[in-house]
Amino acid sequence: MKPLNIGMVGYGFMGRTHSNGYCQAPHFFESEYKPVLKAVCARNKEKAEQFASVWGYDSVETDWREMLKRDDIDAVDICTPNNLHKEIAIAAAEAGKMVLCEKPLALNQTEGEAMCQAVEKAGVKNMVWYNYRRVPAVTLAKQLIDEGRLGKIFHYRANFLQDWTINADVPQGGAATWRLDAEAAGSGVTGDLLAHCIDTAIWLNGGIKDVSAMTETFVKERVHADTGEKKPVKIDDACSCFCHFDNGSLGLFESTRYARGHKALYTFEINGENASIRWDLHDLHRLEYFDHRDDSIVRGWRSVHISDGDMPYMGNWWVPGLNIGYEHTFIHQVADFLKSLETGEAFHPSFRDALETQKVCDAILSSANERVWKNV
Ligand code: SOE
Repeated sequence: MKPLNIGMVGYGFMGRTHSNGYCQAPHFFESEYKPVLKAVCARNKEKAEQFASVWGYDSVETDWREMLKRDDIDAVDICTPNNLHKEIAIAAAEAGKMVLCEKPLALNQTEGEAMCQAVEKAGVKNMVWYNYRRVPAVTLAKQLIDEGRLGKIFHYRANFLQDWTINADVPQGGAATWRLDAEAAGSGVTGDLLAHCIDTAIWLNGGIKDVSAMTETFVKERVHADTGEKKPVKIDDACSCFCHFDNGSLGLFESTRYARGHKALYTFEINGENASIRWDLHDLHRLEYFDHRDDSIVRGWRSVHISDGDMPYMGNWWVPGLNIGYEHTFIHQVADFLKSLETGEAFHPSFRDALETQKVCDAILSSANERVWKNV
């Protein structure tokens, strides 16, 4: 087997999901390539060493620039807060490394463009971890749409709802709560949660033409974890958005961290001329499907349990009837990336694909600020 030597920058929640993906993919998906956990990089050496020993990384670095100089690193995985993505990705590409970047691609479109140019100029393989494309039920939705089963699409509706920032005592900044700090995150729910909905939507239903959005910041000031001082909150806590897709369908999206009772409710529903589908992350192995062409006396919503070997990815898992979960989306992403190395085919979502999502997010934020429709 050919080694694919991974150097990971950052070690938070996403560092764990990705590391698990690298460890598990070769157990379940055949490939010429095998990820090798070569180095994890973080400023805090002790924490990096602890992470390395839990996941089996061979070595630890405290400066990502030093890691990029190493000949034994093939691919750099960026799991840092969003404000570091651009600098690390561009330097990694210039060092000839493959670049695997956590979502969202960048703080904004301008940064994203520069990142795309860097990986394309260097000719290095790249990808962004929009993992929900690889929930088997979501991949099946793509298959059904591409087969034309839904017919002409009229509506695309998606939500991503959480409730973890309702408490005004949650700080901004710091290791666990940088997502609330505009300097580190770029935006709030738009880049963090709505971006997932947009990535899936573009993948399933094509490009987005224009948007009209509103955002709100419910808690106006929060203590900053670094200084202990109260500072204005500059991220969006909630975002609702209408859009037109290039195919003529209408989109409706909502993301918030203020939906009490919802921890990670990601749902979408697509209504076509012949059929509709809907999916819910909390019941991720089911795809609801309604086909108007069914015999009318048995017509109704089918709840399709995605566990049969014929379903995307499922032939590589247990036996029919048994479920898989959230962590498997990352395993699938690693497996598909390894396959793309073998075949030489392009991997999606690439930096370019993620730039499309970034453009939509930027248009959403400026539409909300200026209270006008914005072209993407
Ligand atoms: C935020 O809470 C978060 O962890 C996002 O950053 C992830 O991208 C999403 O998949 C789950 O929620």
